Amino acid sequence: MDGEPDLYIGGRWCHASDRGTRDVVNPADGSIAAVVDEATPDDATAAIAAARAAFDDGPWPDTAVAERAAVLDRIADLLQRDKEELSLLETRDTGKTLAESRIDIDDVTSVFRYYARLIAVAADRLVDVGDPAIVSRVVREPIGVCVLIAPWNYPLLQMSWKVAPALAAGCTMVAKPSEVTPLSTIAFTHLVEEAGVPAGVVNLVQGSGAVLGEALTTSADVDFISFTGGLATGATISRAAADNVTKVAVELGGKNPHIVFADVATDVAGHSDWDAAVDHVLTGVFLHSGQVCSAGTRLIVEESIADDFVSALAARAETIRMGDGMDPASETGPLVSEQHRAKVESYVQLGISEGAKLITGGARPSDPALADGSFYLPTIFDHCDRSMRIVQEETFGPILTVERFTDEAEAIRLGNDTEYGLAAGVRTSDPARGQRVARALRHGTVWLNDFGYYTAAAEWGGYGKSGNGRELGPSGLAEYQETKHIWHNTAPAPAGWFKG
Ligand code: TXE
Repeated sequence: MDGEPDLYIGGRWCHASDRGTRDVVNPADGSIAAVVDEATPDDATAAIAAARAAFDDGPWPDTAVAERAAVLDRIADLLQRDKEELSLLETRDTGKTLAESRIDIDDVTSVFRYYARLIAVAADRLVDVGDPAIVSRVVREPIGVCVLIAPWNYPLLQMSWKVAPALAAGCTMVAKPSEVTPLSTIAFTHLVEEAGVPAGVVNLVQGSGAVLGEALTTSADVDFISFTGGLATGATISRAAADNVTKVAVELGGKNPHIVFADVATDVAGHSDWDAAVDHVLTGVFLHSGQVCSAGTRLIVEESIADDFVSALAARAETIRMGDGMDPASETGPLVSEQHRAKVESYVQLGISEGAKLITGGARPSDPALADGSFYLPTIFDHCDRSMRIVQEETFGPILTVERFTDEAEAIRLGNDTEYGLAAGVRTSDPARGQRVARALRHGTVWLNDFGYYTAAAEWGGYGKSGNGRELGPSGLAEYQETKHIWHNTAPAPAGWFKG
């Protein structure tokens, strides 16, 4: 960063081989936040070679699990030691509020702690084949060299969901953060080095996915690619990896329904769930200006309360305080870039032309203090339907669409009417209905009377075009492991099959 070398290959910090750099922009005011090295395809190839050598010849895959777990715990300690610095980098890079960045770094820490514990207990399995002479044992081994490609909305968080289980499993890796937001991952890689991870186990290249993509995804030296990002890029990577039959896991965002039943308005002994429902729908879509793969961007609300519910939401949306994420008064920051704001604006125009009714937002904020940043107002479209692209496509911005339903079956049908399937929310004061609807929804996470939460110990991932594979939880470790069956005959004798 700013003259220091930012690529980490084979345990050595280096500049790009062609000395290329990239300006990293602070989206809150358009200023240059940092200048970083921009890797070439040759650098990416060198990083894969370093990871390959570290896997084939290095100590890491065979390092005792207790020792690997200790390294993960040391990384967690260092993350907490440098929490403030990492949070500041994340805010400067993404525009999100500092409060949110601090939560992110705590979450990153918890992922390392979780996998340090899990790897210590992830045991081999003995299988009883009915013959005491046969010892049949199923073991888990590291899958090998992993390429880890992360997006810009939760830069270090998304990267940690990959690096922590990969390290725990004994893999080696090449990490590529988004070129839009590389700063926290560069700082994190310094911590990895400080924690004593051997040379070549974690390698870092940053740069354009379009330029580095081929080198990273078509190499026969790579055993697994884990990618989080857009649908089109996920499909490209899956195709690129197919020639080598390289395993790929992808998380590709969502168009997530938030279903609200009218019973949230029912007053039971002076209490109703109304305020919490309004609040969770609002937070679910407008947190981080909607740049969240699991954002609840489709409100599906029961007809009888729809008008009142949308009015209450719009009133709250208009009070959201936008500003520089460094300002403690800001409740939400800008979009990540001018380019991304242009995409969001084109979706708003599309919604209007498709006949959706603009209730609030639909513009840049008028506050002159925000003029240099890529801010966009929280936007609500009512009277939407499934034929509209604004209902079906991921806008990745602060845009809520509203659809209405009249019975439970219709709510489920609407909730499942998306090519994605990452997450969904259900709000009802009837627990039996809540469970029924949660089970009927084809989404990887369903929040019942809550929205947006996750834990390192529970799986995360999507149905449909939201992707394949799972991160977090035991499945998130299994992605980085091969499974081997060892059949040991302790009393060998001729099989007796062929008699001659
Ligand atoms: O993502 P890309 P973009 C969605 C969201 C957003 C859209 C496009 O809807 O508007 O995707 O965003 C790397 N080979 N999500 O264009 O391109 C790239 O450098 C290898 C949802 O910014 O998918 C970056 O590191 N890598 C999402 C990463 O892929 C390539 C979060 C993601 O960038 C590559 C972000 C290639 N050919 C966007 N091309 C989520 N699931 O949360 C790009 N990359």
